Amino acid sequence: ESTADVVELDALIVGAGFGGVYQLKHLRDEGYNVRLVDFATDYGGVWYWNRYPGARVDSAIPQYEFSDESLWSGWNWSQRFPGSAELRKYFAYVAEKWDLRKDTEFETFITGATWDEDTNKWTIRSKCGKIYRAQFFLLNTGFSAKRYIPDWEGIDKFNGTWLHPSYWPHEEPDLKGKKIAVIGTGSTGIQLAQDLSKIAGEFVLFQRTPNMCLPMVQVEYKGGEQSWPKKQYSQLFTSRRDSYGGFFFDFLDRDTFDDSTEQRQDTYQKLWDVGDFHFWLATYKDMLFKTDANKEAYDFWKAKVHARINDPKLREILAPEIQPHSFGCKRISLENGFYEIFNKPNVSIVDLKATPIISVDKTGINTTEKHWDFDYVVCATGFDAVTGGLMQIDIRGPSGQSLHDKWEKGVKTYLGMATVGFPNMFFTYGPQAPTAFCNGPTCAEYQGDFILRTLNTMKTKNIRRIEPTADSEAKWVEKVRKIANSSLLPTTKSWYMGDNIPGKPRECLVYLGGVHTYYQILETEATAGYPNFECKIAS
Ligand code: NA7
Repeated sequence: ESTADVVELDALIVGAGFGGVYQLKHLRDEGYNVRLVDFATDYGGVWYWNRYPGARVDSAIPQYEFSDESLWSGWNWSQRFPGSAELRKYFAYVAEKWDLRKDTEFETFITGATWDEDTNKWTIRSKCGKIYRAQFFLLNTGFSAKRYIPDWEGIDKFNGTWLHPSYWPHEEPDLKGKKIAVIGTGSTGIQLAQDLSKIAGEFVLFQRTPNMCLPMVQVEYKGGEQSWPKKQYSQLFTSRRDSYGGFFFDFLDRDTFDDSTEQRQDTYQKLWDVGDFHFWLATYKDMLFKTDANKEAYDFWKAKVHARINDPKLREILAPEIQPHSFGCKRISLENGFYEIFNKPNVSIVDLKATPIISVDKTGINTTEKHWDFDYVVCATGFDAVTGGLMQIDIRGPSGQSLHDKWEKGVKTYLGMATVGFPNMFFTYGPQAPTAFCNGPTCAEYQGDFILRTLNTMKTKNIRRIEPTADSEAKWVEKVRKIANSSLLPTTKSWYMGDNIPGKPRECLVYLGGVHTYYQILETEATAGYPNFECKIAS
């Protein structure tokens, strides 16, 4: 490597989704020499990759956009829950408004980074051999950067087309009239099932665990109207930080059994009718914490779903009589006609709990019950969620230890944004932050603001190196664990708990204290001058 080949920066930002885009704009505005890199060929993060039929966001607009008035004043969505293509258009709009392209490098996959203690800088390498040297290494890899496909025997022998939805071909495959399988009933599988069942000759959904889907209540905006009048936007965006999930709504301030049966049914019905995540995150405040409260919600949900499915056997697979897991403790998907697809003659569902997949062969899938023939198999089996994107990069701090090795047996962070032994490195939307219980743009802004404030403080105080103290990290890990254990999340297998990847440690990957509390903690830390960090002043 010659010195000429090294790009010298104040900060390298990885990931061109909401987090990375926000940091590029705001760090550059403050005079930092920054560059944004991404493996994709354009902006969007998850929305760049997820182009499968039916891909759309599960957070209603304008909760799911930046709060910057210079953006929202000139932007109108066509739907309450926009599709992936419209989200990519939004990113193109943001890139133009914020003039991001000149400082962005695409097709750049970061493979490793090492810390140099003498210069207090990271040396960061890309797959194609580029080298960056930066004081700050800012990772915005998102929670679904590393795909997961189970290692079923024979996948490589399949003669049809095998797809992971986040690698959907840019040229749409001809699916009309074909025999199509979708494996998985996460948000991706549900959205795919709704769309593909309409065009397939034969459609089969392979389900291991039922998704407790809620009605999306999609709305089309024809005349430029939006979910809320724009004059309310500033105030609405402020309210995101006062809520549990980073939305404009919040849990009720009463428990499930504070209400009479009648009042409760009435409340549930109202939450149901609004759509969005209201029945999940605007409901009674004990729903995610108390078993009997949780069961009440499940029973209401089950009755609603049963009324939409004709065949009692299918009702039992999709919404079992006995509650299979705690409601809302696996990611809930928003649906739009999902349950009705099973009333159609060309649609089937396979219950993988009863008849698991044993192998794949030339023509399709073998379960313990029978062989299924397919032209297309869409493997919507998800991601090595939350930690996968970070741990696949070979990051080595001053001791030489890699991040992968540090976290292999359990994640350790402070504030879900920094980790001991990796100075001047921050990550957003990562483990032990409100990630997944906070929507992307909301977290991008609060965590991005904290990072910017930290860099500014360091500049003012002549600090060259910052990392959390071991004690503050240990306390944060304990705090995350304690809150998780007071909730029902650990009772349920989910990617929130690391359960979806064989061999991954079982631990709650999400800080469940709520965005409002998290925001306050970040504010307090910064205002108090970073008491939980160790700072080294330049000599
Ligand atoms: P998810 O939510 O991780 O869903 C993956 C699905 O694949 C889920 O239903 C899994 O069943 C299923 N799966 C995974 N492995 C297997 C095996 N071995 N056999 C059968 N079924 C399997 O990924 P998505 O892409 O849908 O969503 C990711 C996030 O994007 C989502 O949460 C939103 O935040 C947006 P399981 O439920 O584990 O029994």
